[in-house]
Amino acid sequence: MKDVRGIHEVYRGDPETADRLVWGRESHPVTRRGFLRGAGLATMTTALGASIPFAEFMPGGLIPAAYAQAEEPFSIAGKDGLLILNDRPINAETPAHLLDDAITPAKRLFVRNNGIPPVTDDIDPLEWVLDVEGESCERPKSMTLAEIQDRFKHQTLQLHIECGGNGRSEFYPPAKGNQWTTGAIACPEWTGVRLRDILEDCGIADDAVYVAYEAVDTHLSGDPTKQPISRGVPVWKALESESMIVWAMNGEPLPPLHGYPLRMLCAGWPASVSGKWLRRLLVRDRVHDGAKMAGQSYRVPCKAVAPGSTVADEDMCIIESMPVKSLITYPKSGMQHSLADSLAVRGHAWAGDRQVRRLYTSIDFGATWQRAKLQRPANRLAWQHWSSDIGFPGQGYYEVWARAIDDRGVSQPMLLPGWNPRGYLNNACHRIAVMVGA
Ligand SMILES: Nc1nc2c(c(=O)[nH]1)N[C@H]1C(S)=C(S)[C@@H](COP(=O)(O)O)O[C@H]1N2
Ligand SMILES: [Mo]
Repeated sequence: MKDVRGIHEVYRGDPETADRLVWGRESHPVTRRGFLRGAGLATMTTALGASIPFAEFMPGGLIPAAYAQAEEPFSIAGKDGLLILNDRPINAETPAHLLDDAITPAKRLFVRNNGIPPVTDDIDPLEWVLDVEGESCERPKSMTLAEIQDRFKHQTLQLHIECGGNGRSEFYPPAKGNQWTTGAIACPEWTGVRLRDILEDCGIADDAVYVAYEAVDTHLSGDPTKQPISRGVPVWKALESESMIVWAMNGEPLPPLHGYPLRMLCAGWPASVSGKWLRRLLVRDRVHDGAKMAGQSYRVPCKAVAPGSTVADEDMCIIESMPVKSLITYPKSGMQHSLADSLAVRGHAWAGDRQVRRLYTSIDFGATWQRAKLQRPANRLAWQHWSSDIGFPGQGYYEVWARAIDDRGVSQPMLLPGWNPRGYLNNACHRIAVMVGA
């Protein structure tokens, strides 16, 4: 199954001591000239643009002096303005004001990797093979992407994906993991086929419970017998019309970091159910037990707990639909504004499997709220755009808060939702600072 060359073959350092890695190929786009510790010789010579005649005497882990003092920040090829939270694996989020587009472009799509992405840019995508199997699959099959494109009806939908840990940085006591602020959310347009069509073609037995993915990224340890992540959804969610297998995003092939050439996409749930570099679908007769399904991963306490509590695994429940949430994407926090004019504020709102019914803004720390204009989604499970003209009563420091309410009447909390050990599901109101002057 690990038939795709992974980064670990380029990289020969010890993963325990190597805190930074420079990728030697164009398709491994994280670079920081200051860090080569743990990089293999091939990687180093590529980055230096020269061979190292005395390489055999070079102490392992030595950062070449040519780079040791460089101060350039990390950058990811194909991305614009993302903040890098971690480079091994790569995780990067998008500042709120850069999520202003109605349809998120690839350059503004957050990156969340649990392992090392495969090198897939030199493959023939049409020959990519998807296996469909599992205890509750009646007719296990292998199909190429060409066959999938040929045999099943295509659809294009705008669908939101949000990391389950988005907003984690606000929780106290803090939770380990990527300290996402607000930027692990996006809503691109995806093209592919319905997951349901593929599953029905392979036969779903009556005892089917879950549909899971397996992918070809590599575990951080480099151990080929371990998968970094393999999650899934209950059959009912997999059979929804919006659940898809996609090969294109915004009319282009999937970018390498986002699952090229094939990805599962089940919007409205933690994006960890949307497997990138999709190689296998499993129709399971039980709740899937792949990597990051059990224990405390992507789970929250079934019943609310006091902040800082230790919660036994059996009292943790798998996260399903994400909660109602919104973002202010214009203006950028900290902007100066003149008292004479009203301020046109705008953003997006979404609510997991549900629709957003109302959006309100407040300029008095939540004491009073003003209803915003809220658009319908482009399709089910797409985010909704909102806008509001806001006037200020005098000069000074203000915060604009946005609060969405879903179609069951559930509201975002103003400051923080219930604490949970891993810091998931923070759907607190987004707030920005505005300085109103003369
Ligand atoms: N194969 C694979 N699929 C994966 C992941 C991964 O590490 N490997 N990460 C998941 C998680 S936790 C998230 S939040 C989304 C992130 O998708 P993106 O990087 O395209 O934004 O991909 C999901 N699918
Ligand atoms: Mo995630």
